Amino acid sequence: MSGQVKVMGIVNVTPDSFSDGGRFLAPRAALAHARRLIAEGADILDIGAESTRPGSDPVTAEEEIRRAIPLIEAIRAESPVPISIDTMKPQVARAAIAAGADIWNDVAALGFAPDGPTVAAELGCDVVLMHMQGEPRTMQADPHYDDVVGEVRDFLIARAEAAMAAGVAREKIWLDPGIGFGKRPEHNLTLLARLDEIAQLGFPILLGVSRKRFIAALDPVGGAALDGRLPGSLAAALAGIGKGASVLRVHDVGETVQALSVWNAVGAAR
Ligand code: HH2
Repeated sequence: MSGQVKVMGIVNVTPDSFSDGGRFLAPRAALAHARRLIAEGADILDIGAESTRPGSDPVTAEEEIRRAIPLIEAIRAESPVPISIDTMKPQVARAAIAAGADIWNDVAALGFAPDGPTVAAELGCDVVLMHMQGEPRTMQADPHYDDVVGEVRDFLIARAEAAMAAGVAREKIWLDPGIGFGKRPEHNLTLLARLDEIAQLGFPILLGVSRKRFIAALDPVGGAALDGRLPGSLAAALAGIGKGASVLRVHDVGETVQALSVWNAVGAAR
């Protein structure tokens, strides 16, 4: 991956995603949304067909495939934009890559099914390994860490090693601290503040802070509604870039591209 920070735009084809669930479920609306994100400057599109929001229920692989594959095919038919599939299931990743996706974004770090690492090796695609404590249905019940950065880092090292042992090439692996996945607001903030300790491992770091709950929790005038979390999302994203993040997973692509361009311009000025 080049040194330039990349923007990954989120397209959810789920009825219950925490921020935009249901809005893009209809295939035509999802494709229109994907086109808009490309026009706004997305470097990657992340297609999600199973919500992982706190408390969400799992869906079957067949249902994920039914929701995601037509959209991937439609995007691929008209654009070379890199596509990632946001799934924990090897079966879904396999179908998505066959339909033209390029990246497997796995919030379970290839640990959901025993054949995750071998399927990733066989597909030969880039793989995002994300940290989560617990599982989406219950992960926010009582998250606990003695040393959140150390534990997330050790988990990611272990998952990267498991992937490589199965045959995934080192340069295909990206890591993600999993902001909001079994974490209290203070855990998220510590991970952001010390993200450089994970970036030092030498893998590209993907960061997903967009519209997440800890942003509302930090709003001094009282818990910003979902559509009011953009300023905090941008602040968190830039803080992450300052600590070594190289891919930002976001809902608001145009606004993030603008923030990044100002950040880069200031960084280049003397
Ligand atoms: N966050 C969400 C989903 N997938 N993948 C990675 N790698 N990193 C993240 O932080 C991440 C992710 C949750 O956000 P969203 O897709 O908007 O909601 P939902 O999970 O309900 O679809």
